[in-house]
Amino acid sequence: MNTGTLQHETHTLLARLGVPESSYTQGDLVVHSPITGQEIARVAVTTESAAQHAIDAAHHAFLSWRTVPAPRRGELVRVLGEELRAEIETLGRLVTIETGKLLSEGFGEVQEMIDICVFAAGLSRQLAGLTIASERPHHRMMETWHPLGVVGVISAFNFPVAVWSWNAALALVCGNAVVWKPSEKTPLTALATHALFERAAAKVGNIPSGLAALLIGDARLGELLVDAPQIPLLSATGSTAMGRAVAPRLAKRFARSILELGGNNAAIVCASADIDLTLRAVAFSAMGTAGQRCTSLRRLIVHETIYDDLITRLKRVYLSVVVNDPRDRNTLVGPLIDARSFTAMQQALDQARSAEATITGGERVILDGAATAFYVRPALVELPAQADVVRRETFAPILYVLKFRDLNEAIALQNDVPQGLSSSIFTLNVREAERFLSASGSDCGIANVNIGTSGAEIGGAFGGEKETGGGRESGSDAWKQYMRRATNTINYGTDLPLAQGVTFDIEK
Ligand code: UN1
Repeated sequence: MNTGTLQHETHTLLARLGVPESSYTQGDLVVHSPITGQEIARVAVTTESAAQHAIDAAHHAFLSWRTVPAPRRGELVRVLGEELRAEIETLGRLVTIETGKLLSEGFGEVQEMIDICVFAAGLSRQLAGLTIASERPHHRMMETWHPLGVVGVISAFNFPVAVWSWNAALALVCGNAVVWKPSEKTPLTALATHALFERAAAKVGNIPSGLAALLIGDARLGELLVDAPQIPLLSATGSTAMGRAVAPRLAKRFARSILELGGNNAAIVCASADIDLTLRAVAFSAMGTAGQRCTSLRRLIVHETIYDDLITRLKRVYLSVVVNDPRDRNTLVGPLIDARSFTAMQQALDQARSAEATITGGERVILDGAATAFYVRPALVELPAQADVVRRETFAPILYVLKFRDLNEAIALQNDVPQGLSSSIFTLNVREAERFLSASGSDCGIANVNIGTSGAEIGGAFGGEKETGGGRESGSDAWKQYMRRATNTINYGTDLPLAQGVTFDIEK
């Protein structure tokens, strides 16, 4: 592996994206690339007073931005999308270096940003409310959607920039300002994204300063966002533990939240499934991004009649899949983000062993020149029955496999976890597919047929139920959470009839 140039390459990419050199060469936050484990940058941490100042400035920016017509706000997001399109290779490569994703996944992440910008630019002409029939003569009712305020965004390492864009693109067209605290593990892609935002803002002109702010640092800065009275909505992506800490604090001040927390996603493979297609879908969802997507497939529930065939073939894939530098075009599994993640994976595998699991893979892979990186062969874990370890999300490429006989049993197993993000069924039987999608089927926010659990498009609302937190981001009508709704009743008559037939006649 060519390690010597990684830091140099990172700095070249950052310079090209317009990030000032001092932002990635000076500071206390040391950034390592999971590809080699080596240091690639040093970034300055935002002080609490600077963060407070940024929140105040964002609020100030909001006060003027909210009066800009929405289609003109959309123009900023459209131009941001163009800047991203021009730099998809640069930013995508930086995503790979900072997170260890495959190059195609790094580019895919930026593509997701471009897609949401296109979506949001169109949406900026469609922030439409209903006109509602009034029960009173000569009255009209309608809904008006107004900008909300400063939107706080806390994002995780695994989608270091796409999650910001889902929130920011919608928030900005909705007339809001955005303050973003990315994961401490991925400040470089955040700095680069921010530089591209500034580039777009300069091109469009007349954008209030401080409209989009970036805070680099640890959870304390996140807590500032949680408690800031100027922030009426916080969108937070991360662990269920983080959500448990954040949600009550937001509720205490009646702030809105969009929570995108743990997933523990399952696929049910029925007897009629197209096995070739299933095999590819399972491989991508379970091993892609080294199992570090919140939508990664973690549980496979297979019909007993096809179990041996599918698992034999899957084992072959697990034993042969290329685990290597994610910049190499043949690689399908890159590194884990860090040592902690490796330890968590090994602990989960130990627990599975004590539940009588049969494990294929799971061992560390040491690559030349990357002794401090954490590569692993993905693990396929066959279990005789549901076990505690299966109910927990381990953010690593572990796929637990269980057998079923009857679809009701499979659906019950699939729903028998605290999380509720994504799910799939593989079947050619319309009854089974529709049952899975019905009210008594999957209890997740995402339920798919004949595709895997991961890799959702931006056009749909993204998020999940139960311990996943209930939030929805991205497409469909997720924008409504970023606005406040006013119900307006207008009387254009000369009388004052009261609703519900109430009479209240005063003497004139
Ligand atoms: C995440 O892992 O936090 O559906 C988001 C997917 C991606 C987004 C994942 N579009 O896998």
